[in-house]
Amino acid sequence: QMDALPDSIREKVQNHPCYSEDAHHYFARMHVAVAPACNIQCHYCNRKYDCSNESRPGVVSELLTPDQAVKKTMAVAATIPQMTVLGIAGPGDPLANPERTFETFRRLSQEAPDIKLCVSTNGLALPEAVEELSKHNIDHVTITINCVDPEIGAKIYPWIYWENRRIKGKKAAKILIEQQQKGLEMLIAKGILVKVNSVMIPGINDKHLAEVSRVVKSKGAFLHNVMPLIAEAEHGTFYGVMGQRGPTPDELQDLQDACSGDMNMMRHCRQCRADAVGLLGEDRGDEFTMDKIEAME
Ligand code: CLF
Ligand code: SF4
Repeated sequence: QMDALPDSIREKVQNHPCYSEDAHHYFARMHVAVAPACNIQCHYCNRKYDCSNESRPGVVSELLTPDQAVKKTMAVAATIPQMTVLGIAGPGDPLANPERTFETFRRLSQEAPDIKLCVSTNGLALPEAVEELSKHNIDHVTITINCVDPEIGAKIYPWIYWENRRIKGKKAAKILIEQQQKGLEMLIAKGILVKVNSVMIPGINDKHLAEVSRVVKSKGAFLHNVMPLIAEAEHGTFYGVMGQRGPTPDELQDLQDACSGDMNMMRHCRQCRADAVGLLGEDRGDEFTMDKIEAME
């Protein structure tokens, strides 16, 4: 499958543990949790915990300043030789915290030029960030797209914060969907590789995600990652409290199979924390807390 890719794309995929299933056995990634704020509300999120767009809900990550994030990246890269990718994926939305996110990327692109930079976003603030993302040499962007229909979106997103106002319901979902699709098109036009994450929510968007897959594939997204909703009442999310269930493993696999006719599906996602460190599926974050890093110096 990899052999069929053009050289320019193969080069971006082969060392990235999320974009290549083979790579994830050999190459590690780390996240730095520099982005606390968010500009939307998802019904599967409790803001006290990590963004479940990209991270496992219900875990609390250690929030870092950009300066601490650079220190941590250097310490991890010196310890784990397979470290190839640095991602910003929370605990809120990276692009809702542009100063902190871009300061981190700017410093890392100068101080650790061999590390690939990666970012995950809900997409609301993406169009105005594309230019700056491309300046920092970011080849990999993940957009969480749960729907392309505002009717469905209104059941997933109670509100967005947009142009200094809180907007609710279908109107909010419509704006979010338009921004996501516009951001996707702009990234593709720049030659940036885009992965789309979708959270599968039974009874809400499960029947709709094959359509999402078709739409994003037709625009040039490289990979689609359908992740199961994790809703536990004790996480205090709206869905958790309302008793919304997540999909069974069979339901998830059936949907991934149904989408795979149209597009490359990611099947090795581990829904990592916003401060995960190591190979996918291992989490060495506890070895690299800021107090331990400062003690190493
Ligand atoms: Fe991180 Fe995401 Fe970049 Fe990977 S994770 S920002 S693309 S470097 Fe990967 Fe983790 Fe799944 Fe994300 S396994 S949750 S897909
Ligand atoms: Fe939570 Fe992420 Fe949704 Fe923001 S985008 S509400 S942090 S899941």
